[in-house]
Amino acid sequence: MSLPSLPDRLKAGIPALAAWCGLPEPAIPGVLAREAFDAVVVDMQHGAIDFAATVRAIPLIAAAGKPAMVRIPVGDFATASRILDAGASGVIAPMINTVEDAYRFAAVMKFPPVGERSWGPHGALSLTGLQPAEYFKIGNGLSVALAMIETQEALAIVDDILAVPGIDGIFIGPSDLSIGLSRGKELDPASTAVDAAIDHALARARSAGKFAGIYAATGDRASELARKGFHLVSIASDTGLLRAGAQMALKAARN
Ligand code: 3PY
Ligand code: MG
Repeated sequence: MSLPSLPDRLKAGIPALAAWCGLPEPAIPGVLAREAFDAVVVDMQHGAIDFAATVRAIPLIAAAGKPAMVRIPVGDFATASRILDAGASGVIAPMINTVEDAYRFAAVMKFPPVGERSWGPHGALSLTGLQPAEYFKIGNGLSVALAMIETQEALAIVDDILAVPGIDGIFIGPSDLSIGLSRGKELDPASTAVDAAIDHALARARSAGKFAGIYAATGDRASELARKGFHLVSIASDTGLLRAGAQMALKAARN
């Protein structure tokens, strides 16, 4: 099989660092996949990238030998299955705030008997080189379902979300968490309250034997979070990297 295994990479003991892309051009995740990232996330929740462009990005990321992950829009569980059909190695579902949300997400991510994923993995068969019967047998273990913990409600039931069969782990959204924990008073993804919540959710995921991922706005923050013991840390965004690069080049030129 030619597609790298995201579950194996997440179990490696060294945190996987992922690029984060939202611009509506599949070549951008394709380019970032060629840098030293361990995975690439395409963000369909807040990014401007649509389904067709996301599906085109997946083989470009895979061609660089990296697992492709996709964050779906809130509640758009049907898209999660289609993204797996296209050959993605992982799906991040935002705003999983109830156990029912977690069951609905797991259902579309896993074939029976774990879930209710419907058959049709055309892109995945092409990328993995597996025969249909083989893919059906091992497909549930080839990709990861990460439920986003980014509200006070989700934090309060993190153990119950982690216990849902088919949920492979959690992915923390520190910005929304900061808004929720401050009851709408502030956006501070590195506040003391958010850090305490992060430590708690990470410990619960580890004790459940499941994966924990988190979003970091900068490389420095990613380094801090990776040291805490996350399996996956995503860094910045394509727009952020473009702006930072432009600002750095202009600063150097104006000096
Ligand atoms: C958050 O921090 O809320 C996120 O969803 C990360 O993008
Ligand atoms: Mg969020």
